Amino acid sequence: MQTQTIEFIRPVQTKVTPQRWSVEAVEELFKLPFADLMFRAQQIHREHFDPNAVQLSTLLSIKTGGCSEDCGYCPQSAFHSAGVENRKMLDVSEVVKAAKAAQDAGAGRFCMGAAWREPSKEDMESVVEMVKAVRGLGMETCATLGMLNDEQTEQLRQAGLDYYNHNLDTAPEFYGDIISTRDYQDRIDTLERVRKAGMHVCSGGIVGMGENLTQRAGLVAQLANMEPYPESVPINNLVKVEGTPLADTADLDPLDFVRTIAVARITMPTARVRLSAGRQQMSDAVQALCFLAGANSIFYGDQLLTTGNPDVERDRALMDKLGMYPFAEKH
Ligand code: SAM
Ligand code: DTB
Ligand code: SF4
Repeated sequence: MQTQTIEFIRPVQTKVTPQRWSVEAVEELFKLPFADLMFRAQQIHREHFDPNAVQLSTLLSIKTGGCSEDCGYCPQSAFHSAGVENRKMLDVSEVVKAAKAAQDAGAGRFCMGAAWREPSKEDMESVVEMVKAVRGLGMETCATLGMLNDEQTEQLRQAGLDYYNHNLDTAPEFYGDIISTRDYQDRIDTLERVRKAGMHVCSGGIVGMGENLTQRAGLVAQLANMEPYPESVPINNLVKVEGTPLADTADLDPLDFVRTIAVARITMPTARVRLSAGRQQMSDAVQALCFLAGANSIFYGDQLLTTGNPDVERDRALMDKLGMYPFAEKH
C-alpha cells in the first residue's frame, strides 16, 4: 500500500531528451486522483518557473468577422449568424494605440488576430507594418492570421514577430465534427513553417466542445509530441456564442478544465500554459486552481476577439489576492 502511494507521488523526471506521449499515457494522467495530478503538475511547474509569476498577453482583433471558414465554435465564421459585425482591417495607427494602452496596463505581449483562412499579399503588407510598430514599443509580438505559406512566415519573421498562434483546436479524430473547410494536416503544416522560419510557436486548443476524454487527451498528446513542443500553449474553454453550432454544448465540469491545464503542464514542462478563453465565465476559485495546476499566462484586457474577458481591475484584484505578479517583474 505504502509502496503504491510512493509510486503515485514520485517526482516525475522532466525531459533531458524530448518526451513522447501516447494518448493512453496522457489519458492516464487525466484519470489520476485530483490531488495526485495537481501535486505532479505543481512539482513540474516549480522546477521550471516562478509559480507566482504570470505572463500577460493582450489580444486585438485587427480584422473582424466574415471569415470563409466554418469552425463550429467561432462567432466570426460567415457560415454562422452570431451577430458579429464584419469590419475592414484596422489601420496601423489604431493597432499601435491599442498596443500602447495594453503596455501601459501591464501587458508584455500583444497578439493581433484576424478572421482569415489565410492572409492575402495586401493583408501581409499591413500586418508587417503592425508587427514592426508593436515591436518598436518594446512588447513581445504575436499574430494569429490563419494558414501561412513559406514566404509569409519569412515576412513575419523579418518584421520581428516573436510568436505565431495557430491552434490544433482538438484531437485529429474529433476535428472533422467541428471544422470541414480545412484539414488537421493544414494546421500542422503551418506550424512547421512557423518553426522552420525561426519564430516561437503558440498552439493549443479548445475544450468543452463535446469531445470525450480520449479526444481531450489526444489534443494534448498531439501538442506534447511536437518536436519541440510549442513555447506557448493556450487552453481555451469553449465560449458558447448564440448562433454558432456549438452554442448549446453541455458545460464542461470546471474541474475537468483544471485537469486539462495540469496535464498540459506535466506533458509540456517548459511551455507557457495559458488559461485562455472562458475566464470571464469562471469563478476566481476555479482560476486559482488553474494557476495551481500550472497555468502561467492569461489573456489580459476586457476583450478577447469578439467576446468578453475579465476587465483589468478584476484581474489585478485576483492577482493581488493570490500574490501573483507579471513574470517580468521579479519581486
Ligand atoms: N482565423 C485564424 C485561425 O483560425 O487560425 C485566427 C483567429 S481564430 C479566432 C483563433 C483561435 O481562437 C481559434 O483557433 C480557436 O482556438 C479560438 N476560438 C475561436 N472562437 C472560440 C470560442 N468561441 N471559444 C474558445 N476559443 C475560440
Ligand atoms: C487562442 O487560443 N484564443 C484566443 C487567441 N488564441 C487568438 C482567441 C479566443 C477567441 C474567443 C472567441 C472570441 O472572442 O471571438
Ligand atoms: Fe475563421 Fe479563425 Fe474563426 Fe475559424 S476560428 S472561423 S478560421 S476566424
